[in-house]
Amino acid sequence: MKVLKKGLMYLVILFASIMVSTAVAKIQYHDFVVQATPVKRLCKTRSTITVNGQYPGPTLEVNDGDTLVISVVNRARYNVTIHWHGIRQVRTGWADGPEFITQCPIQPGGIYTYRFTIEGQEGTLWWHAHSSWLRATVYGALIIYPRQGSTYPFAEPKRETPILLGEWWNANPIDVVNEATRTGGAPNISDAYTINGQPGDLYRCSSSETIIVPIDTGETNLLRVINAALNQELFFAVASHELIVVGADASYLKPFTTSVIMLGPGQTTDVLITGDQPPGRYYMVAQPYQSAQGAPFDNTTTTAILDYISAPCPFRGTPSTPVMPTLPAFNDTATVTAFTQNLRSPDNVSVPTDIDENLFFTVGLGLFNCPPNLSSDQCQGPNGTRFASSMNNMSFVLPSTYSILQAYHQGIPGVFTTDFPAVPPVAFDYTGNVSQSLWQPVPGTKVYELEYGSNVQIVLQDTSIVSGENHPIHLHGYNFYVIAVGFGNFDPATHTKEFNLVDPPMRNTVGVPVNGWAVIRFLADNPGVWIMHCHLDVHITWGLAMAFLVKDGVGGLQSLESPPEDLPPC
Ligand SMILES: *[C@@H]1O[C@H](CO)[C@@H](O)[C@H](O)[C@H]1NC(C)=O
Ligand SMILES: *[C@@H]1O[C@H](CO)[C@@H](O)[C@H](O)[C@H]1NC(C)=O
Ligand SMILES: *[C@@H]1O[C@H](CO)[C@@H](O)[C@H](O)[C@H]1NC(C)=O
Ligand SMILES: *[C@@H]1O[C@H](CO)[C@@H](O)[C@H](O)[C@H]1NC(C)=O
Ligand SMILES: *[C@@H]1O[C@H](CO)[C@@H](O)[C@H](O)[C@H]1NC(C)=O
Ligand SMILES: *[C@@H]1O[C@H](CO)[C@@H](O)[C@H](O)[C@H]1NC(C)=O
Ligand SMILES: *[C@@H]1O[C@H](CO)[C@@H](O)[C@H](O)[C@H]1NC(C)=O
Ligand SMILES: *[C@@H]1O[C@H](CO)[C@@H](O)[C@H](O)[C@H]1NC(C)=O
Ligand SMILES: *[C@@H]1O[C@H](CO)[C@@H](O)[C@H](O)[C@H]1NC(C)=O
Ligand SMILES: [Cu+2]
Repeated sequence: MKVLKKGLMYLVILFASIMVSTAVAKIQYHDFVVQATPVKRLCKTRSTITVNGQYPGPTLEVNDGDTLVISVVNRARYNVTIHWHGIRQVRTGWADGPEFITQCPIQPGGIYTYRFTIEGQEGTLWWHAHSSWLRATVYGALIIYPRQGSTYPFAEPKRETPILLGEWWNANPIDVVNEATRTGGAPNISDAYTINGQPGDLYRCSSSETIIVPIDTGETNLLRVINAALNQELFFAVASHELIVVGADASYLKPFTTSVIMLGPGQTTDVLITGDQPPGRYYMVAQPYQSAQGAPFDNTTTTAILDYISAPCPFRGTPSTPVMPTLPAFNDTATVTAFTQNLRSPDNVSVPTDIDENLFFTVGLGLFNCPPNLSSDQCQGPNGTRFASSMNNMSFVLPSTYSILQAYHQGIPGVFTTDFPAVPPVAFDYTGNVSQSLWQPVPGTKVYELEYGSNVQIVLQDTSIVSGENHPIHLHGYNFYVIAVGFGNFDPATHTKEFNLVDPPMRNTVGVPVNGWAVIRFLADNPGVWIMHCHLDVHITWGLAMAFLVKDGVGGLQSLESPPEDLPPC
């Protein structure tokens, strides 16, 4: 009897816990229709590729633990794929999205359903096209709230506003990249930056559409800032208001106060802002951080307006000029460094220590000499060359007949090789005066294999080839700890001592400082093929990418799932 009672009690507990977990986790279904839509910006209407006719696209709001089922229908005239930036995709690499890495593109008229579950992540992420330069306009916020019943590690904000920083071309961005690929030169720079799709009132014909962000006196609100720009790192500030940074890339941070933040494309930053200023209107501004010397860039300013709801007349609803913040100079690397040094995990974390794979990857530009079968108008890079980009001197070329994941899973030979080098093929003074004989990388489709469960450290080293530059390096399928950043050449003898193994920030995209380096660590516990690339699309176009092939571990829970039946064929 006693035993029976105890058994019954366990049953009740078991049943109750099943009830709780099924009650909490939801399945969300969404339809994304990729289509051409007329969009008017800067006095001009052009056909723009959007999702569901929206620019930016729809915001996805989920709770940790939810499953997303998103059918993407391609009604545009381009191949497309969608990437869920920062979602770990544990065992569901087929839903990651980068074209020819984890899937063949969804061709015009095609459809593909992405299915994945959010497992242990909360904060601000985003989704975007991962095919050619379509992400210029095909992107949106992906907000992960805590599981039902749990809360933020800070007081509940009164309001939450996604702030998507973007980049707008008057021309079709696909024409811009295709022209650059044809000529070998640098692509045309953009015509405007945007906040939630609007350039703001410093640009022509944009004033009346300027985004208004409400705040009330005394309340504290959360801004979820996302850099969705294609090719530009951006500073962001709000006039007269301090920002309390509480998270980045959907990982919480030790809160700290700053007047300006910097985000590379791909990065997100969550900040709290308090209505503690005289009621009125204050500009929110994004402006470029440009670290490559001498390279042309779009030097314009996008604005939105922080508007006090309780502002008395004549402020409220009147065109009184908002207060303008002072932003750092476009090349103020010192401010960027100070900001990134402040990013810390809230608590002590367990950073992988027994390193199985100690990798050293150079990241940077290069130039291809003009091949004999090309004409001079196809070699409009510096001094009659074609621009290139590489990691460890390998300029990444996407396959075109199978995705790498498919080729690996089905054992199809000839699509990729597994000899991506662990260290640069030639050691040189990476940030010094590099001999031009080293400037030409080698095109290829190479992956680096990792055993399931290995502890990986990567030193990402910028080079001064052509020009040093801050590169936002994004790894798919993982978050990693950023345990150190610095300038010059990485030197293990001195820099290992500087590693932060206590409370480093966790990210999915790290800014490798201009003529400097960053060290990241992660545990390779997600089987699949994961691209790591510069998130400046101009650089990925030139080959600044590689991919990891993480093998299956033991048993089903450590193995890649089977491909979905509707996986698009090439
Ligand atoms: C790029 O800029 C050049 C010079 O302004 C212009 O002639 C060309 O048409 C532009 N290309 C595209 C694709 O807009
Ligand atoms: C960019 O524009 C600002 C004014 O907004 C100006 O002060 C600065 O000199 C410009 N920088 C470059 C490199 O053009
Ligand atoms: C930033 O650019 C200005 C020219 O616009 C130059 O005078 C200054 O030295 C540069 N600063 C840095 C830190 O490179
Ligand atoms: C975090 O780690 C540091 C350094 O090892 C240690 O001094 C500190 O006590 C730890 N803090 C907590 C809360 O464990
Ligand atoms: C030029 O030659 C290379 C081989 O050297 C070949 O791969 C490429 O397709 C050729 N390009 C054109 C435009 O003929
Ligand atoms: C182009 O050639 C000029 C003259 O030889 C040289 O000064 C310059 O550094 C070269 N530029 C590049 C990017 O190679
Ligand atoms: C860089 O090296 C080249 C030779 O490799 C030399 O001609 C040039 O003067 C050097 N430039 C600087 C700034 O040291
Ligand atoms: C890259 O490889 C090419 C071809 O082997 C070589 O000419 C060049 O010097 C290499 N550059 C570097 C930085 O390793
Ligand atoms: C579209 O994708 C197919 C393979 O799925 C490929 O053969 C074709 O070249 C792609 N088109 C473009 C313009 O990239
Ligand atoms: Cu880059």
